[in-house]
Amino acid sequence: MALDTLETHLLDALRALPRGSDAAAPEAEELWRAQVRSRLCDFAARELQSTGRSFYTIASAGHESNAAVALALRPTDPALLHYRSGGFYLARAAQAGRDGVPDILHGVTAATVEPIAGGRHKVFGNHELAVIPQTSTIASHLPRAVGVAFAIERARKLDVQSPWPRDAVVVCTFGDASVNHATAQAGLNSAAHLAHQGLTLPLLYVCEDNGIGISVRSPQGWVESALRARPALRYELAPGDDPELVLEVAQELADWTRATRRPAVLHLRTVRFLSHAGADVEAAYRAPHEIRADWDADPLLATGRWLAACGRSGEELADDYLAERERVRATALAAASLPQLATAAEVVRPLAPRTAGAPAPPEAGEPTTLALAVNAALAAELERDPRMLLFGEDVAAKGGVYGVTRGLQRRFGAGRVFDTLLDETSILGLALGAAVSGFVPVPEIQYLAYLHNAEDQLRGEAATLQFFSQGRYRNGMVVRVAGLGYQKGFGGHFHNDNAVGVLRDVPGLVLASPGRPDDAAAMLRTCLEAARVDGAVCVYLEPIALYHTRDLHEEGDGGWLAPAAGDAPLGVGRTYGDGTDLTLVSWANGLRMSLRVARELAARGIGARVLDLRWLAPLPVEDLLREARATGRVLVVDETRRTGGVSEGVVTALVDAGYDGRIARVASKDSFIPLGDAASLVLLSEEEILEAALGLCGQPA
Ligand SMILES: Cc1ncc(C[n+]2csc(CCOP(=O)(O)OP(=O)(O)O)c2C)c(N)n1
Ligand SMILES: [Mg+2]
Repeated sequence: MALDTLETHLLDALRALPRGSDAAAPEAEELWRAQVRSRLCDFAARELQSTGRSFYTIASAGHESNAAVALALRPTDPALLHYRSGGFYLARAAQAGRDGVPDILHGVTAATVEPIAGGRHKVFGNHELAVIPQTSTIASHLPRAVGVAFAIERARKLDVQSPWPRDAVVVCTFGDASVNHATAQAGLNSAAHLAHQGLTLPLLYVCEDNGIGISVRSPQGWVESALRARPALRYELAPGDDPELVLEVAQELADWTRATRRPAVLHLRTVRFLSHAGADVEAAYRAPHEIRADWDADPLLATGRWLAACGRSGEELADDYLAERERVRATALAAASLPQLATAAEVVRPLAPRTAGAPAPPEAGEPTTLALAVNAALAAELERDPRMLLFGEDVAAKGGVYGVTRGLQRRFGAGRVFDTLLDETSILGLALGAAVSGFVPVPEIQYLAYLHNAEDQLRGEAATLQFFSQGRYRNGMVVRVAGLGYQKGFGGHFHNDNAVGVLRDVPGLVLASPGRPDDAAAMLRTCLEAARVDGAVCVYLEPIALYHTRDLHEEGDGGWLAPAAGDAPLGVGRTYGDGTDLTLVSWANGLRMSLRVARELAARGIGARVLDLRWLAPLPVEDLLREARATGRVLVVDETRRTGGVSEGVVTALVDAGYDGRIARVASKDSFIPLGDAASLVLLSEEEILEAALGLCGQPA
């Protein structure tokens, strides 16, 4: 493969370097090795891509000064890396005695032997190097980085075993355009917010500023202003073409962060070579002279200059580059013929292991409400598992908007039960970080409507981690979310959100939604066990309207109270009654309405049974089929919206499984939920259920 013009420029410049007589600098040698190899991986990926043998060409070229950041840290410090942090990765690998070149090349060729994603994505990640793989969603890893740093400190305080050394520093790299992303702002803000309160947070953010995001330039001075202005976040700037200075500044910041346990941000100026990615034609938006001008700021040339000053000849450095080039190319060619994932089963294997059983039920106590059942189950689990943390908006002193977490902070202390800042992205980021750091986090999202602005932390981060790391990193958690409709006291859309479609299509995600107090406790325990044993990411959706409900049919009948008893295995429903005329399939508020309608039907001589799905993902398909076939008539009672709601999945599951009886569904309207009595106009009602049930059974309403 012919040399690229960037390479010829570098080689010519290296050969022309004057030889000095400074003392040998071993760090310069280490830096050079990592930087050269990173650059050559970029060229090798492009060469392979031109013949269809590589699938990823976002280069680290021009950013290789980030290798100095690795050298300033320890290979046991958790790292969350930008897609241009190849120099960092190789420097860290070398620190640990590993050649990281094959890792990178196996990544770009999607080879199954790649050490972290195993052919599922090109990421920088390695469990042995404490590099937690990141997705390509800009800035999505910044909140998790805060969580990891927080968890290092909290583990020490609570004496919880952590995978990270007690004096570890978290490093998190990202691009300049990424700084503007809401998720980056969440990370930067929550880091500063914690530090401002005097909480320790050993976190080193590194902004790799090449001045551009794909084709859009960052405004002159903006990144510096935006980062420098952060309260409680120490800021330092370093030019990427001065390796001695980068090392010095990075070392100073890393040591300071390690010693003071305070967060800092290193603003690392870089250049971007080889365009944004392989398919990007840079000439369309950058003038040729501009592109060439950056060549003089080549971090490889800068390190070469340092080495030459220490007595290496430029000729020797150029030859070294060419020798490395052959070696990396040979590794690349070998990587291109390695097997890729061959079956869908192989692809999904790490997605969602399901080995955890349902934990043993506690001794039955007094019948309680759903809110009290959740409260008691949380208390019992906090008691049993010192790794469990509970946090969110207003969960501590107030005990939650509905009192569900009342008394838990008093009982278990502010170290384990605490209020967070008002930002759902940061709350989930804290959980993401704590979960990879030895904790079992139980974050609360105050209302379902407010999960949506932070959803990527669940979808893009939490749910993908096992997939992209073959289970080597896991972030088991149980996200408690208060939601669904029918809430009368404090109504309106934002307190009555029934949009769950967005959770049901996240691969591997568990979506639990209890209706009754006994199930609530049992399902919570099952979720926690799945989080602990299988690293499951669980959303536990609590129906607000049922929190304090006591009765089922008549006032004072206490039919909705139940003691904590029994178990609730993952993906298993619960059947009420044994009627043979009709099966009502529902959950949560719909369960209660269905049970009431079933009684009304019984009075009219129709025998109905009611299946409580309990789990909206994975759906209890076996139970569904059994109960459907038992009557041959299914009415799906769906309190979520008609479009994108749960009943679409239920009906499809029945059809897919070959159920050939009758099916009908009733659901809420495709509308947001209005305030006051008007809410009942769009929410599914018992009258509609009854009417549909009678219709299905051929009886007049
Ligand atoms: C949330 C999100 N939006 C858009 C993109 C598409 N995208 C990929 S890279 C990129 C530019 C990032 O620029 P910067 O943060 O400066 O990093 P650089 O590539 O320059 O290193 C964009 C917009 C993305 N990956 N994620
Ligand atoms: Mg950039």
